[in-house]
Amino acid sequence: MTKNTYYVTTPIYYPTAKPHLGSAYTTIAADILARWNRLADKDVFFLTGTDDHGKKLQEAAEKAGLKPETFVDHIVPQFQEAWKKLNLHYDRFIRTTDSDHEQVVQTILSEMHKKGDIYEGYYEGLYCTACEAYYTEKDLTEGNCPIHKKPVEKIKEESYFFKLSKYQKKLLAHYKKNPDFISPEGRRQEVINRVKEGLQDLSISRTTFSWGVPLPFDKGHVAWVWFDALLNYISGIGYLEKQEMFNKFWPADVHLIGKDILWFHAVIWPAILMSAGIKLPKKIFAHGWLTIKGDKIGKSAGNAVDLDTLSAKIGVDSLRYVLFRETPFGQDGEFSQDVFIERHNNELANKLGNLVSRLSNLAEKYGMQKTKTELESRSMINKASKHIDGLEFDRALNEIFGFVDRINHFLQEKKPWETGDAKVIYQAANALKDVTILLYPFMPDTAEKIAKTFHFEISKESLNKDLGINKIKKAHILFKKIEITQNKMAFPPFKKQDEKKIEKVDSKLNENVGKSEEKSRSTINFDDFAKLDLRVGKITDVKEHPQADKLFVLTVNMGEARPRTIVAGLRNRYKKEELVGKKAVFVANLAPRMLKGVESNGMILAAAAEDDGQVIILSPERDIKEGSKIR
Ligand code: ME8
Repeated sequence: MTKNTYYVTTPIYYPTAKPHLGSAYTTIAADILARWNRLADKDVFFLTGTDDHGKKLQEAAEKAGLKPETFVDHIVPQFQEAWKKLNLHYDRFIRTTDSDHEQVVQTILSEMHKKGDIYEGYYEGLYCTACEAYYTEKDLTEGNCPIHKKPVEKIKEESYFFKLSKYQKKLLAHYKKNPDFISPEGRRQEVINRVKEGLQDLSISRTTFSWGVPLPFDKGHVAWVWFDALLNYISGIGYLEKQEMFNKFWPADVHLIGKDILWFHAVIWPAILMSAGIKLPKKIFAHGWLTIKGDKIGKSAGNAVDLDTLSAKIGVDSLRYVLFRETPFGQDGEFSQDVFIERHNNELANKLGNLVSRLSNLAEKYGMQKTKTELESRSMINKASKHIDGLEFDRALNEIFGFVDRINHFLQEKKPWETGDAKVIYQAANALKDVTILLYPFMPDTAEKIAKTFHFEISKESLNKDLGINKIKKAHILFKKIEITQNKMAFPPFKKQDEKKIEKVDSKLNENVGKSEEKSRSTINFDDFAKLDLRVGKITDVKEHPQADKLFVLTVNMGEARPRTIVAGLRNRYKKEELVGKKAVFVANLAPRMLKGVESNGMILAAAAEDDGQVIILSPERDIKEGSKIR
C-alpha cells in the first residue's frame, strides 16, 4: 500500500544574514511540491528552517558585536518574514536551537557512541568555516576551498570521530538498489565514484569554540554543525516527542538541496541514519546554482539580489514563475533581468493576463454555454503532472504555456468578440480552468484570482469536472507590464548593447535626487551637516564596472551585517590592487543611485588635486575599525 503522505524538506539555512535569492530558490521549489501534493489530496509536511549553530555563526555574531543567541534571534525572523512574503506555506520552521531538536541530537549521539560508532581521537587537518567542512589537500582548488575559493584553516584539536568508513559498502549497495536515491543522474554517478574511492572516518565534534550542542558523553565538545543540522530532518517531524507523526511522514519523500551540499546529504546523512538504525529518505535531489554572470548568488559573494526589492517591484508570482521557467531544475541557471522582464511581459502579461482579461470580458458580455469541447486538455494535464512529479518544472511550465497558446489561437480563430458565440467562450474558460489549477503550485495568488473570477475551485476534482455556468465579471489586470524605466532594482548590470536604456533608467531614477542637489551652494547650518553619516569603510573587493571605463564597483565593509556595493570613479587614478584592503571615508547615508545600471549604496570621499586634477581618496591616518563614525 502506498502511503498517502508527502514529506518535503529544504536545507536549513545559516542565519548569518537575511535570505537571498539562492535560499529562496530551494524554498520556493519545496513550496511548489508541497502545494502540488496537497492538490493531489496527500497529507503533506513541508519542513524548512535555520541552522543556528556553528563556528560560522559564532564568528558572524562576534563581528556584529553580539552574543550568538542574540544575533540569530535577530536574523531568523527575517527568514520567516521573507518566506511569508513569498507565499511559502511550510508546516514547521525548525531552528537547531529548538530544544526538541537539541534533544534528538544528543540522543542519537549517545546511541551511536554506545554502539561504538563514535570514538575519541585527535583531528589535524583543514577546515573551511564558510562551508563548515573538513577538507584534504587534494580537495582544494589552487590551495583554496573549492566552493568559496578562499584559504582554508589548519586546525588541530581533540575530537570525536564517526566510523564513516564502516558504511562504505552499505552505502554503495543502497545506491545500487535504489537508483532514484540521488538525483539528477549525473550527480549520482559523481557520488558513487567518490564513495568507491574510499571513506575516511569523520570528525564530528569541535573543542575550540562553544556555539553548538554539547556532546552528552563529553561536555567539553560541541557537535560538528553538520551532524547537528542533518538531524533536523527527523527532529522536525517529532522523532522523539511525536512518534505517531514521525512514523506517518518518515522516510522523507525528498530532501531538496543545492549541489554544493550533496556530499553531506548523500553520504554522511545516510551513514548516520544507518548507524542509528533509522530508515533512509527516499530521494535527495540536488539542484543547480542560480548565478549572476556565472558566479553563484550568495551572501558572501556580494552579488546577492535583494529579495524585498525584487518581489516588491516584480510581484511574487512572477518571481516564482520565472525562476523555474527558464532553467531545468537540476542545472545552474543565470539570473538575468532581461530574460525576467521578457518572460513576465510576454508570457504572463501578454499571454496569460490578456487571456484572462479578454475571456472574462467576453463572458460578462455574452455569457457562456456548455458544449462538447474542442480544447481537450487531458494530455496537457497528464504531461504537466508527470513533469511536476519528476521535478522537471521547466518542462511542466512549457506544457502549460503551450496550452495557453492553444487557447489563444482558438479564440483568434473563432473570434467570439465578433460572433458573441457563448459556446466558444465556455470552451476557452473551461480550458483556462485546467491551466489555472496546474499553475496554482507555481503562482498561487494568480491562480486564486482566476478561480474566483470564473467561479471554480482549485482542486483535483475540479480538473475532472466541467466548469459550471456562473455570472462572470471582468477580471482586474493580473500582470502589469514592466517598463524598463520603472525598473529600479538591485540587479546585475545590463548588457553592453543596452547603453541607451541604461542612461534612461539612470536619469529617471536620479530625477528626484537631482532636484535636491540644486540647492544653493552657500553656507549650511550644523543640523544640515549632522545629516551626513560619514564612516570609515574597508574596500574588500574591486571590479571593473562593465559599462563605464572610468568606474570601479567596490565592495565595502562598513561594519554592517552585509557589505555594500559602491560605484566610484577611480579607475583613471588607481589600480585595483591599490584599493583592495584600503580603508577610506564614505558617505553612508546617501540614497541609492543607479550608475550605469549598477546600484551604488554610498559614496567614497576623494579630493581633486588643485595642480593636476587627480583624484585622491581620503584614508584614515592610522588603522581604525570599519564602521567608525566621522564627526
Ligand atoms: O549549507 N543558487 O546553509 P546555507 C541556488 N546550513 N541555491 C542556492 C544558492 C544559489 N546561488 N545559494 C544558496 C547550508 N542556495 C547548511 C545546510 S542542511 C542540513 C544544512 C541554497 O545557508 C541551496 O539550497 O549555506 C544550498 O544548498 C543552500 O541554499 C545553502 O544554504
